[in-house]
Amino acid sequence: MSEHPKQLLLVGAGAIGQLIAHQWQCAKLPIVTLPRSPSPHADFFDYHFRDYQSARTELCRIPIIKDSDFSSIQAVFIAVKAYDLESVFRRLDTLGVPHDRPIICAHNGLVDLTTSRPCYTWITTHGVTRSNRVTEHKGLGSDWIDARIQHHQQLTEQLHTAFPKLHFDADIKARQWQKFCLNCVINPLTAVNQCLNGELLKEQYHEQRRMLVSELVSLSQALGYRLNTADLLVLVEQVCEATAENQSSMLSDIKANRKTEIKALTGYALKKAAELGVNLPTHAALYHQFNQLYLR
Ligand code: KPL
Repeated sequence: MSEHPKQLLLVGAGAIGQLIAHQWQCAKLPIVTLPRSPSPHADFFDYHFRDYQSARTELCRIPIIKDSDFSSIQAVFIAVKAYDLESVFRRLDTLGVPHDRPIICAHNGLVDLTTSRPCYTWITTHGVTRSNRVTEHKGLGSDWIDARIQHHQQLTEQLHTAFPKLHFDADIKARQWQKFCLNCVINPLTAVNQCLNGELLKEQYHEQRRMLVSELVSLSQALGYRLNTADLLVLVEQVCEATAENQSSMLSDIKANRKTEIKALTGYALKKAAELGVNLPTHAALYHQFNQLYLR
C-alpha cells in the first residue's frame, strides 16, 4: 500500500470531467480514471481538448486505474449526471474504494443522496461542449467548492495548484441552490428552443425568463434561501453572456440522444414546490413542453 496516496480518481470523463482532468494534468498532478465499462486492454482514456479561446486541439490521456489499486487514491472526483450518482456510489463500495477518501461531486441538479462517505459539492459555471469527439472550453465561468474540504490539507494544496481561482465556499448549499436555479432556467429553455445559451438574452425570451426566475424565487424563499428576483435575473443573464457560444449540457444531451437531467432540475423543483404548496406554472408548462418534445 502506498504511504502517501495522492492520485485523484476521476469518475465520469465527460465534458466537465475532461475540463477538470485537463487543469489537473496541466498542473502536473496525478490523475487516474475509472471507465464506465472496464475494458481489459485499454490502459488510457484518450480525449481531445480545446482550451478556452485556443485554436489548438490537444490529444490528452488519463491512465485507467488497474487491479483495484485504490489505496493510492487520495480523493474521488465524480462528474457524472445526477441520475447516475447513486450507482457510482454503489460501485465505489463494490470496488473497495476506502471509505475515508473525500468525494467531490460536480453535477447539475439536485438529488437526495444518502452516503456515509465524506462528500463535498463542486459548483461550476464553465461552459464546455463536446462535439465531433472534441471537448471545447467555450465559456469562462467560475468554480466553487465546499470550504469544509480544507480539512484535507494535501488535497487542498493540490486544488490550489490546479485551480488557482477556485472559491472555497462556506455556504455551498446556497451556492448549489443558486446554480440549480440558473440551470432550471437556461437548460430547459435552450433545449426546447434548440439554441445556444447566448440566444436566451433575446427579447423574445425576456418574459419567460423573468417568470421562471420569479417562480424559483418563491420556491427558494419557501425553502429558506435568501434570493430575490432582480439578483437571480442578473445572474442568469451573466451566465448566458459568459457562456453565450456554449450549447447547454441539456441541449448537448438531446442532440447526442442521451438521457437528460430534466428530472433533477425542473422535475426536482416541481416536486419540492408540490410538497411546499408553491405554484410554478411557467416551469410546469416548460416541463410539459420538454416532455412532449423529447420524452421517449
Ligand atoms: O451548467 C451549464 C450547463 O450547460 O449545464 C451552464 C452553466 C448553463 C453552461 O452551459
